[in-house]
Amino acid sequence: MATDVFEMGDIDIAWCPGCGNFPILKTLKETLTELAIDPKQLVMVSGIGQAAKIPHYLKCHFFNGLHGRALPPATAIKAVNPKLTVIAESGDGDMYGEGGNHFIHCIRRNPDITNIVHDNMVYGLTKGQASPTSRRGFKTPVQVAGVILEPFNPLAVAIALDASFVARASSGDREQTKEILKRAIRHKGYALVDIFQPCVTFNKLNTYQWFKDHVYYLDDSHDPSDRTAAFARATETDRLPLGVFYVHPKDSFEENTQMYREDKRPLCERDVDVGRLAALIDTFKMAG
Ligand SMILES: Cc1ncc(C[n+]2csc(CCOP(=O)(O)OP(=O)(O)O)c2C)c(N)n1
Ligand code: SF4
Repeated sequence: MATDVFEMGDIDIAWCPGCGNFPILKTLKETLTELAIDPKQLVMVSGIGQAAKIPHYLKCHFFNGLHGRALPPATAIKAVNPKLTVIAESGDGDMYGEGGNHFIHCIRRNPDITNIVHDNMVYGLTKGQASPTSRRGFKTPVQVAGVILEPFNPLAVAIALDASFVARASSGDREQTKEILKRAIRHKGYALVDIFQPCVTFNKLNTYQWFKDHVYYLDDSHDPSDRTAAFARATETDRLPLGVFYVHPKDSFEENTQMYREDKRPLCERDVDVGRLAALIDTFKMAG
Protein backbone atom coordinates (compact mmCIF):
# COMPACT_ATOMS: atom_id res chain seq x y z
CA MET A 1 0.00 0.00 0.00
CA ALA A 2 1.28 3.50 -0.84
CA THR A 3 2.48 5.42 2.18
CA ASP A 4 0.35 8.46 1.41
CA VAL A 5 -3.13 6.89 1.44
CA PHE A 6 -4.09 8.75 4.60
CA GLU A 7 -2.67 12.11 3.39
CA MET A 8 -5.15 14.97 2.98
CA GLY A 9 -2.83 16.96 0.73
CA ASP A 10 -2.27 20.66 1.16
CA ILE A 11 -4.64 21.61 4.00
CA ASP A 12 -4.49 24.11 6.86
CA ILE A 13 -3.75 22.47 10.18
CA ALA A 14 -5.00 24.60 13.08
CA TRP A 15 -2.39 23.58 15.65
CA CYS A 16 0.38 25.85 17.02
CA PRO A 17 3.87 25.29 15.58
CA GLY A 18 5.70 22.83 17.85
CA CYS A 19 2.50 21.27 19.26
CA GLY A 20 2.88 17.63 20.33
CA ASN A 21 -0.19 16.78 18.25
CA PHE A 22 1.91 16.87 15.05
CA PRO A 23 4.14 13.87 15.88
CA ILE A 24 1.07 11.93 17.05
CA LEU A 25 -0.63 12.54 13.68
CA LYS A 26 2.50 11.52 11.75
CA THR A 27 3.01 8.42 13.89
CA LEU A 28 -0.62 7.40 13.53
CA LYS A 29 -0.48 7.72 9.72
CA GLU A 30 2.64 5.55 9.61
CA THR A 31 1.12 3.01 12.00
CA LEU A 32 -2.04 2.67 9.90
CA THR A 33 -0.02 2.40 6.70
CA GLU A 34 2.31 -0.25 8.12
CA LEU A 35 -0.68 -2.22 9.39
CA ALA A 36 -2.06 -2.00 5.80
CA ILE A 37 -5.39 -0.65 7.03
CA ASP A 38 -7.70 0.31 4.20
CA PRO A 39 -8.81 3.96 4.72
CA LYS A 40 -12.29 2.94 3.57
CA GLN A 41 -12.46 0.45 6.45
CA LEU A 42 -11.25 2.95 9.07
CA VAL A 43 -13.52 5.18 11.16
CA MET A 44 -12.04 7.82 13.43
CA VAL A 45 -14.35 9.17 16.13
CA SER A 46 -13.60 12.19 18.30
CA GLY A 47 -15.21 14.78 20.54
CA ILE A 48 -14.21 18.44 20.85
CA GLY A 49 -10.78 20.01 21.38
CA GLN A 50 -7.43 20.45 19.66
CA ALA A 51 -6.66 16.71 19.74
CA ALA A 52 -10.22 15.99 18.59
CA LYS A 53 -9.40 17.67 15.26
CA ILE A 54 -7.10 14.81 14.33
CA PRO A 55 -9.68 13.00 12.13
CA HIS A 56 -9.96 16.18 10.01
CA TYR A 57 -6.33 15.68 9.00
CA LEU A 58 -6.52 12.02 7.96
CA LYS A 59 -8.13 10.70 4.81
CA CYS A 60 -10.70 8.25 6.22
CA HIS A 61 -14.27 8.12 7.47
CA PHE A 62 -14.88 10.05 10.67
CA PHE A 63 -17.53 11.14 13.14
CA ASN A 64 -16.96 14.31 15.15
CA GLY A 65 -19.30 14.26 18.12
CA LEU A 66 -20.11 16.45 21.09
CA HIS A 67 -17.56 17.20 23.79
CA GLY A 68 -16.78 14.00 25.70
CA ARG A 69 -18.97 11.84 23.50
CA ALA A 70 -16.49 9.98 21.28
CA LEU A 71 -16.79 6.57 22.92
CA PRO A 72 -20.56 5.88 22.58
CA PRO A 73 -20.68 6.43 18.78
CA ALA A 74 -17.40 4.52 18.38
CA THR A 75 -18.94 1.58 20.26
CA ALA A 76 -22.09 1.74 18.13
CA ILE A 77 -20.19 1.97 14.82
CA LYS A 78 -18.16 -1.12 15.70
CA ALA A 79 -21.30 -2.99 16.78
CA VAL A 80 -23.10 -2.24 13.53
CA ASN A 81 -20.10 -3.21 11.41
CA PRO A 82 -17.44 -5.26 13.26
CA LYS A 83 -15.38 -5.44 10.04
CA LEU A 84 -14.33 -1.80 10.51
CA THR A 85 -11.26 -0.57 12.38
CA VAL A 86 -12.60 1.99 14.85
CA ILE A 87 -10.39 4.49 16.68
CA ALA A 88 -11.77 6.95 19.24
CA GLU A 89 -9.25 9.75 19.66
CA SER A 90 -9.41 12.99 21.69
CA GLY A 91 -7.73 15.01 24.43
CA ASP A 92 -7.51 14.21 28.13
CA GLY A 93 -10.27 16.72 28.96
CA ASP A 94 -12.60 15.27 26.37
CA MET A 95 -12.06 11.62 27.32
CA TYR A 96 -11.51 11.80 31.07
CA GLY A 97 -13.39 14.99 32.03
CA GLU A 98 -16.53 15.61 29.98
CA GLY A 99 -16.38 11.99 28.76
CA GLY A 100 -15.35 10.43 32.08
CA ASN A 101 -18.53 8.47 32.62
CA HIS A 102 -18.34 7.05 29.09
CA PHE A 103 -14.66 6.17 29.66
CA ILE A 104 -15.56 4.05 32.69
CA HIS A 105 -18.50 2.26 31.12
CA CYS A 106 -16.79 1.74 27.77
CA ILE A 107 -14.06 -0.19 29.60
CA ARG A 108 -16.74 -2.36 31.23
CA ARG A 109 -18.45 -2.90 27.89
CA ASN A 110 -15.19 -3.82 26.10
CA PRO A 111 -15.96 -2.99 22.44
CA ASP A 112 -13.18 -3.89 20.01
CA ILE A 113 -12.00 -0.29 19.54
CA THR A 114 -8.77 1.61 20.15
CA ASN A 115 -8.97 4.66 22.41
CA ILE A 116 -6.09 7.11 21.86
CA VAL A 117 -5.90 10.05 24.28
CA HIS A 118 -3.62 13.04 23.67
CA ASP A 119 -2.70 13.79 27.28
CA ASN A 120 -1.34 17.37 27.45
CA MET A 121 -2.55 17.89 31.04
CA VAL A 122 -4.44 21.05 30.04
CA TYR A 123 -7.50 22.28 28.13
CA GLY A 124 -5.81 23.48 24.94
CA LEU A 125 -8.71 24.61 22.74
CA THR A 126 -10.32 26.74 25.46
CA LYS A 127 -7.01 28.44 26.25
CA GLY A 128 -5.34 26.75 29.16
CA GLN A 129 -7.72 25.86 31.99
CA ALA A 130 -6.81 22.85 34.14
CA SER A 131 -7.89 19.43 32.86
CA PRO A 132 -8.43 16.24 34.89
CA THR A 133 -4.78 15.22 34.43
CA SER A 134 -3.25 18.62 35.32
CA ARG A 135 -0.62 18.29 38.03
CA ARG A 136 -1.17 19.78 41.50
CA GLY A 137 0.18 23.32 41.70
CA PHE A 138 -0.25 23.99 37.95
CA LYS A 139 -1.22 27.67 37.60
CA THR A 140 -3.74 28.75 34.97
CA PRO A 141 -5.83 31.89 34.34
CA VAL A 142 -8.64 30.12 36.23
CA GLN A 143 -6.64 28.16 38.82
CA VAL A 144 -4.58 31.30 39.68
CA ALA A 145 -3.19 29.88 42.92
CA GLY A 146 -2.49 26.51 41.31
CA VAL A 147 -4.51 23.30 40.92
CA ILE A 148 -5.43 21.90 44.34
CA LEU A 149 -6.84 18.55 43.16
CA GLU A 150 -5.01 15.26 42.69
CA PRO A 151 -4.68 14.42 38.98
CA PHE A 152 -6.96 11.77 37.52
CA ASN A 153 -4.98 8.60 36.82
CA PRO A 154 -6.48 7.03 33.66
CA LEU A 155 -4.21 4.00 33.62
CA ALA A 156 -4.87 3.06 37.25
CA VAL A 157 -8.63 3.47 36.69
CA ALA A 158 -8.50 1.35 33.52
CA ILE A 159 -6.51 -1.41 35.22
CA ALA A 160 -8.81 -1.31 38.27
CA LEU A 161 -11.72 -1.86 35.86
CA ASP A 162 -9.84 -4.78 34.27
CA ALA A 163 -9.53 -3.08 30.86
CA SER A 164 -8.47 -5.41 28.09
CA PHE A 165 -5.36 -3.42 27.04
CA VAL A 166 -3.72 -0.45 28.81
CA ALA A 167 -0.66 1.44 27.55
CA ARG A 168 1.05 4.82 27.70
CA ALA A 169 3.30 6.46 25.11
CA SER A 170 5.02 9.77 24.48
CA SER A 171 4.39 11.88 21.38
CA GLY A 172 8.10 12.62 20.79
CA ASP A 173 9.18 8.95 20.79
CA ARG A 174 7.71 8.09 17.42
CA GLU A 175 9.16 4.60 16.89
CA GLN A 176 8.17 3.28 20.33
CA THR A 177 4.75 4.92 20.05
CA LYS A 178 4.24 3.25 16.69
CA GLU A 179 4.95 -0.18 18.19
CA ILE A 180 2.53 0.47 21.07
CA LEU A 181 -0.18 1.71 18.68
CA LYS A 182 0.26 -1.34 16.46
CA ARG A 183 -0.26 -3.66 19.41
CA ALA A 184 -3.29 -1.66 20.55
CA ILE A 185 -4.98 -1.62 17.13
CA ARG A 186 -4.33 -5.34 16.59
CA HIS A 187 -5.64 -6.16 20.06
CA LYS A 188 -9.16 -7.58 20.19
CA GLY A 189 -11.22 -5.59 22.71
CA TYR A 190 -10.99 -2.12 24.22
CA ALA A 191 -7.42 -0.76 24.05
CA LEU A 192 -6.37 2.47 25.80
CA VAL A 193 -3.25 4.31 24.67
CA ASP A 194 -2.68 7.49 26.69
CA ILE A 195 -0.05 9.57 24.84
CA PHE A 196 1.85 12.35 26.60
CA GLN A 197 1.64 15.44 24.40
CA PRO A 198 3.25 18.81 25.19
CA CYS A 199 0.99 21.85 24.67
CA VAL A 200 3.64 24.46 23.94
CA THR A 201 1.24 27.40 24.24
CA PHE A 202 -0.76 26.82 27.42
CA ASN A 203 1.23 24.33 29.47
CA LYS A 204 4.60 25.77 30.44
CA LEU A 205 4.98 23.21 33.25
CA ASN A 206 4.78 19.91 31.35
CA THR A 207 7.17 20.79 28.53
CA TYR A 208 9.11 18.50 26.16
CA GLN A 209 11.96 18.62 28.70
CA TRP A 210 9.63 17.88 31.64
CA PHE A 211 8.34 14.77 29.89
CA LYS A 212 11.90 13.71 29.04
CA ASP A 213 12.92 14.06 32.68
CA HIS A 214 9.85 12.30 34.09
CA VAL A 215 9.38 9.18 31.97
CA TYR A 216 11.05 5.80 31.53
CA TYR A 217 10.11 2.66 29.57
CA LEU A 218 8.89 -0.53 31.20
CA ASP A 219 11.41 -3.27 30.45
CA ASP A 220 11.06 -7.00 29.74
CA SER A 221 10.83 -7.79 33.45
CA HIS A 222 7.33 -6.28 33.43
CA ASP A 223 4.67 -8.96 32.81
CA PRO A 224 1.58 -7.30 31.23
CA SER A 225 -0.64 -10.19 32.36
CA ASP A 226 0.15 -9.35 36.01
CA ARG A 227 -2.63 -6.96 37.02
CA THR A 228 -1.21 -6.18 40.47
CA ALA A 229 2.18 -5.29 38.99
CA ALA A 230 0.49 -3.20 36.30
CA PHE A 231 -1.48 -1.28 38.93
CA ALA A 232 1.69 -0.66 40.95
CA ARG A 233 3.42 0.74 37.84
CA ALA A 234 0.41 2.89 36.95
CA THR A 235 0.41 4.52 40.38
CA GLU A 236 4.09 5.49 40.32
CA THR A 237 4.43 9.26 40.58
CA ASP A 238 8.14 10.20 40.67
CA ARG A 239 8.87 8.95 37.18
CA LEU A 240 6.05 7.88 34.91
CA PRO A 241 6.43 4.59 33.04
CA LEU A 242 5.71 4.22 29.31
CA GLY A 243 4.87 1.01 27.46
CA VAL A 244 2.23 -1.71 27.65
CA PHE A 245 1.12 -1.99 31.28
CA TYR A 246 -1.70 -4.52 31.14
CA VAL A 247 -3.21 -7.00 28.68
CA HIS A 248 -6.22 -9.19 29.46
CA PRO A 249 -7.57 -10.98 26.36
CA LYS A 250 -11.33 -11.48 26.58
CA ASP A 251 -14.48 -11.49 24.46
CA SER A 252 -15.46 -8.16 22.98
CA PHE A 253 -18.82 -6.42 23.43
CA GLU A 254 -19.84 -7.37 19.87
CA GLU A 255 -19.05 -11.06 20.40
CA ASN A 256 -21.07 -11.08 23.60
CA THR A 257 -24.19 -9.54 22.11
CA GLN A 258 -27.18 -11.69 21.24
CA MET A 259 -27.31 -10.26 17.69
CA TYR A 260 -24.01 -11.95 16.73
CA ARG A 261 -24.38 -15.23 18.66
CA GLU A 262 -26.16 -17.09 15.87
CA ASP A 263 -25.66 -14.82 12.90
CA LYS A 264 -22.16 -13.42 12.31
CA ARG A 265 -23.18 -11.10 9.47
CA PRO A 266 -22.63 -7.42 10.35
CA LEU A 267 -25.91 -5.70 11.20
CA CYS A 268 -25.35 -3.23 8.36
CA GLU A 269 -25.34 -6.12 5.84
CA ARG A 270 -28.65 -7.63 6.96
CA ASP A 271 -31.99 -6.89 5.33
CA VAL A 272 -34.26 -4.65 7.32
CA ASP A 273 -37.65 -6.27 7.89
CA VAL A 274 -39.80 -3.19 7.28
CA GLY A 275 -42.91 -4.91 8.62
CA ARG A 276 -41.30 -5.69 11.98
CA LEU A 277 -39.84 -2.19 12.16
CA ALA A 278 -43.27 -0.62 11.51
CA ALA A 279 -44.80 -2.81 14.22
CA LEU A 280 -42.07 -1.71 16.64
CA ILE A 281 -42.65 1.97 15.84
CA ASP A 282 -46.38 1.43 16.40
CA THR A 283 -45.71 0.27 19.95
CA PHE A 284 -44.15 3.67 20.71
CA LYS A 285 -46.95 5.74 19.16
CA MET A 286 -48.94 7.75 21.67
CA ALA A 287 -52.52 6.54 21.96
CA GLY A 288 -55.29 8.74 20.56
C1 LIG B 1 -20.26 20.35 27.11
C2 LIG B 1 -19.13 21.26 26.73
N1 LIG B 1 -18.39 21.81 27.73
C3 LIG B 1 -17.36 22.61 27.43
C4 LIG B 1 -17.04 22.89 26.13
C5 LIG B 1 -15.88 23.80 25.81
N2 LIG B 1 -14.67 23.07 25.47
C6 LIG B 1 -14.37 22.84 24.17
S1 LIG B 1 -12.89 22.06 23.99
C7 LIG B 1 -12.67 22.01 25.67
C8 LIG B 1 -11.44 21.45 26.29
C9 LIG B 1 -10.68 20.51 25.43
O1 LIG B 1 -9.60 19.99 26.16
P1 LIG B 1 -8.96 18.61 25.85
O2 LIG B 1 -10.00 17.59 25.63
O3 LIG B 1 -7.97 18.33 26.91
O4 LIG B 1 -8.30 18.80 24.42
P2 LIG B 1 -7.14 19.74 23.88
O5 LIG B 1 -7.83 20.95 23.31
O6 LIG B 1 -6.23 20.06 25.03
O7 LIG B 1 -6.50 18.90 22.84
C10 LIG B 1 -13.74 22.60 26.35
C11 LIG B 1 -13.84 22.75 27.82
C12 LIG B 1 -17.80 22.30 25.09
N3 LIG B 1 -17.53 22.46 23.81
N4 LIG B 1 -18.85 21.49 25.44
S1 SF4 C 1 -3.01 25.25 22.19
FE1 SF4 C 1 -1.64 23.61 22.83
S2 SF4 C 1 -2.69 21.71 22.25
FE2 SF4 C 1 -3.64 23.40 21.11
S3 SF4 C 1 -2.57 23.43 19.14
FE3 SF4 C 1 -1.57 24.92 20.50
S4 SF4 C 1 0.10 23.76 21.44
FE4 SF4 C 1 -1.30 22.27 20.58
